[in-house]
Amino acid sequence: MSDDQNSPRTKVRLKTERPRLHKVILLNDDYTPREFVVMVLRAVFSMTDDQAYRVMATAHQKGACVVAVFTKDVAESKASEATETARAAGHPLMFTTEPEH
Ligand code: TYC
Repeated sequence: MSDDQNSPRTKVRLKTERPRLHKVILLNDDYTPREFVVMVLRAVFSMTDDQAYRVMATAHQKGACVVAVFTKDVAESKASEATETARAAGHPLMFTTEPEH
């Protein structure tokens, strides 16, 4: 007789793990107007004018800036929406995502 009934292959997970979060990263470029970057950050990431300006200025000076962290799906859809908004307006602005840790 097979031992299938006595040897379940599915392990019980004792701990509930939190889903890994993903960072949305704003990349600098030489062409997108600063005010457009601020507008996209406000529209897609619900930032205040102050928050958006600081994130834009950091990306401008350092080359990139973490915008926020979300679950993988939300991070990817917000990065796409922000990048597509820029593309539709003819700007090369880019948002990427990467796992946290
Ligand atoms: N560097 C751009 C300029 O000088 C402004 C800019 C800032 C673009 C941040 C992208 O992520 C960015 N017009």
